[in-house]
Amino acid sequence: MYTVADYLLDRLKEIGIDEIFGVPGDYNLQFLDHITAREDLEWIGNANELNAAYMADGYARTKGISAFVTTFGVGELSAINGLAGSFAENVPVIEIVGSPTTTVQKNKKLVHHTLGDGNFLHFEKMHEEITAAIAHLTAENALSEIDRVLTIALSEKRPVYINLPIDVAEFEANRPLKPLSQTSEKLTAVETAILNKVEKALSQANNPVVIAGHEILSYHIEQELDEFIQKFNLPITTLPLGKSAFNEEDPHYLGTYSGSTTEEPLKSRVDTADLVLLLGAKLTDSATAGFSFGFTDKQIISIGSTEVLFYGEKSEAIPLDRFVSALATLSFSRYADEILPVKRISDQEINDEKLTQKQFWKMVETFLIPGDTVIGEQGTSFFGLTSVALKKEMHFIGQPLWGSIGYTFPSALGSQLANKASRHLLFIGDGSLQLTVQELGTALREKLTPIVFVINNNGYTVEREIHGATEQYNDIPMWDYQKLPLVFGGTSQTVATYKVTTTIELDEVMKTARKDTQRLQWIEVVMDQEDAPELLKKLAKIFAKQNS
Ligand code: TPP
Repeated sequence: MYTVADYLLDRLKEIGIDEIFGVPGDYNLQFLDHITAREDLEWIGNANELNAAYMADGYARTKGISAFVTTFGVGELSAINGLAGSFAENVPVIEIVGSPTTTVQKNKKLVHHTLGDGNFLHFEKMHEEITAAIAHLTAENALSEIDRVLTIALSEKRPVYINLPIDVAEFEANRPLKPLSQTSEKLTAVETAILNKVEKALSQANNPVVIAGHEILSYHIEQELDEFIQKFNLPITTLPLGKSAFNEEDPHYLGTYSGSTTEEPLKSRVDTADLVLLLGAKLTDSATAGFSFGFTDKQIISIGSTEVLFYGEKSEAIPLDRFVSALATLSFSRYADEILPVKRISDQEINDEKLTQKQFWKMVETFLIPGDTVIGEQGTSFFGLTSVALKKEMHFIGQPLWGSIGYTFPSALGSQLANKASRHLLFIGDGSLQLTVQELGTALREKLTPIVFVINNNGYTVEREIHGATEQYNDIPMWDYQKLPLVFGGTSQTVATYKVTTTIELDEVMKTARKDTQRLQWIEVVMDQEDAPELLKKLAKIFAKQNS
């Protein structure tokens, strides 16, 4: 018999999902049978639901969309932080929550995983603020509701929530008759009007600059953006929240702009532009060193997925993907002035002295090769990577807006599953790793081969920089990071483990790790607890001030 569960899974397959994450529970077990019965879908069981949400987020950032399954109440609430991050940073993740049968819910039975009050809507309601759409499936609405929320996830690039009572999953259903609806190619009158205004502004500007943000990555419109930049020879930068939205080896790329902490001459070039065209970008505190960008509303046109602003005035929002695709059809003269080249690392000192943050990020820059995916955890890692110049065809993942530590470990694994051909390099602090390390078991079981750099600097260095440098609350228990892969089921067949304390050691290990493509590379990097990238030092002072 073809069921609602089968319909939902066919739709997930149709939109590009090949793996589904999650944790079983008695309210979703029968639904999981439909997944494991299929040849074309794989179940990836996680250690906990928060990690499942993070892993699904990473998968969606790379593949375009993802899904994970939790059980009612206990499971979904564990995942809620992850889903909120996906909402904040525009990542389309579908959460399917297996819930008690329709009869149990109707009769307000006092069953497990409820608050014991017969109300089955508490948790669904909690998700309203962090999802673009919620569906509560019934025998009558299941198929149309599935289609509705999946279409919203695809178009708005934000998470959606499906409450699937376990009996509804088993109801008989018809197969999908046609593919999920696609939006039309024709531009609306509002879109055309906005394009005309942008065209006029660009044709009048003498020294414009484009700032690309994270929504370019959410909509996977890097190529469309590239066409626009090449056609009009425009200078472009990205924010740290949006890094890799544009090829950093392209001659039009100026470097990563992060407000007052940006190096000269890039900082002045951006701040003094007579037109700053923001595309899918948000000027958040951590992306702009506490709002310290040197340009004002008078210079800004901002086109984002939820907001369009012309010199501080709001205009109707338009679909970002359609807008960016249409930019190459505009007509104005090509920019003719010189474009500042990106500074790249040329000097490197390899010695047997203690490794510093400064040396480490320099070595990381030269270690990168085209096609890598780099993931940077909130902490010294993200801020160290902000200043690292990427190579072409690289993808960068970070979570600087939501900033939930521990996010990157499962996210890197999800992204690696979504694109096995790209070598994944994860940079994560010891403190962050301690939140989500359980997923190391999943990485080893799935034979994933990322290169993981665990920054062992004895605690929360980023927090030490902001406040309480030597306070006990910024310390963490010292783990034996070398033994972790073994504890989580690794063998010499699946993982290689290293510890480095000097540049010589790091240089050797980097070379070995790059060549060893068949095993996970687990590299513990020991650095001083007071050592931090320059950018973070400056930013920490700004954050400390923001909190006083
Ligand atoms: N809890 C969550 C879930 N997210 C947070 N952002 C924080 C707490 C606050 N926080 C931000 S960074 C950080 C903490 C606790 C410390 C990160 O330390 P670590 O991963 O060791 O990075 P380091 O700066 O030492 O490289």
